[in-house]
Amino acid sequence: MEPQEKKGFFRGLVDKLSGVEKTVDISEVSPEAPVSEPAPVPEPVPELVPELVPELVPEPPVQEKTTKPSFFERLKSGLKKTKDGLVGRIDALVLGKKTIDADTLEELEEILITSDIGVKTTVELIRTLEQRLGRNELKNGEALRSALKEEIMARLTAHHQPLAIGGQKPFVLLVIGVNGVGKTTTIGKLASRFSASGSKVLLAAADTFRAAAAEQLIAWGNRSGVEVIRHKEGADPSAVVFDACKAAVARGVDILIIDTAGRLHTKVNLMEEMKKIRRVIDREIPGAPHETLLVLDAATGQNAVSQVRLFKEAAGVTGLALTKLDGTAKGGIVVAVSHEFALPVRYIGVGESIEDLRDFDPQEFADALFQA
Ligand SMILES: Nc1nc2c(ncn2[C@@H]2O[C@H](COP(=O)(O)OP(=O)(O)OP(=O)(O)O)[C@@H](O)[C@H]2O)c(=O)[nH]1
Ligand SMILES: [Mg+2]
Repeated sequence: MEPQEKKGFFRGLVDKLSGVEKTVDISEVSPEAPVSEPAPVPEPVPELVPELVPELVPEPPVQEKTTKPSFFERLKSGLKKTKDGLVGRIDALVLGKKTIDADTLEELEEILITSDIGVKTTVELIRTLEQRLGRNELKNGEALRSALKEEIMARLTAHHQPLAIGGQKPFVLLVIGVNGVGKTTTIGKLASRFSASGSKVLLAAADTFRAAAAEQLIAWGNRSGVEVIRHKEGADPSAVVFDACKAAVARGVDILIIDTAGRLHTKVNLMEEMKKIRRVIDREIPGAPHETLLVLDAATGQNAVSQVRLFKEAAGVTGLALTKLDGTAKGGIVVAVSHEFALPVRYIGVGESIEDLRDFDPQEFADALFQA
């Protein structure tokens, strides 16, 4: 075994890779040091999962049947903090303004950058708005606000591509990301959704770092009658993946979803692990995985940008899921990661219940942010 790289070296490496002030530090990715504060876990409902560590899987909050909000309303309230932080400040700047000038755009630039839209995307947006101003299209605050919404939406739409499942059988979905971002929860929600719509789903617990990880996945699987392939704690993740691929083919499964660990200590370890897992999948199911979904915690803001950079290199990311948008004002990160890496955002998480994992829709997202 190679000795592990020193923390200082790796931090420096990640710093270099990311080029941002705050970076993801895989060396700190351990059960004791989650990347972000886990969301508060609602009271479990023991009778639904009696024997299965219910505290690991938060039950969806009980819905008031009579006042159930529409999907759009749920999205809007999930994005409230981002809306207040981003659009609220934009409104304070532009609304009621009779004329727009370079100073207004400079102030807008500051709002966008501090709302995690990212420097690159912000500079581009401001440049486009300057051109529009030059063409006399931004006559007042209202016009500037709607131009900005249009430009943000155009960037989200450019890379938008919903995940198309069904062409391959089994369709293999490999889920990756640093620890605590919401991988297992997202998989649980997806498994429920896919099986409810009639697909035969199988889950693979390739996060073998701790037994609780597999238990958590099994608890989710039990809720929707989905089976989980697991090995003992500490087993080789590739061996779990191998068995899961074999089982998926033998059982005629439609969708195999693989949960992985985010706790690898160095970038080299991460790359080696990912390469090995991918090699096993491809050998058993040629052409798979059909999707490598990187899960990001939106609350980490610019840190998410560093994570995309790292995992893109290590694992060949094909789509993104941004979770915990409900608990943060950093929702602008959706625009930054999608646009800077030309990657489609497949799903967003705006809460802990199953229906809070949404297919990403740029129009709906922009409307939820900009609508009063
Ligand atoms: N509020 C909120 N909480 C979420 C969302 N998605 C996940 N969570 C919570 O985030 C916490 C961590 O989620 P997990 O699914 O265990 O994360 P993970 O990436 O599998 O973590 P590891 O297995 O430790 O690598 C849990 O408390 C989840 O309930 C979301 O969209 N909104
Ligand atoms: Mg997990």
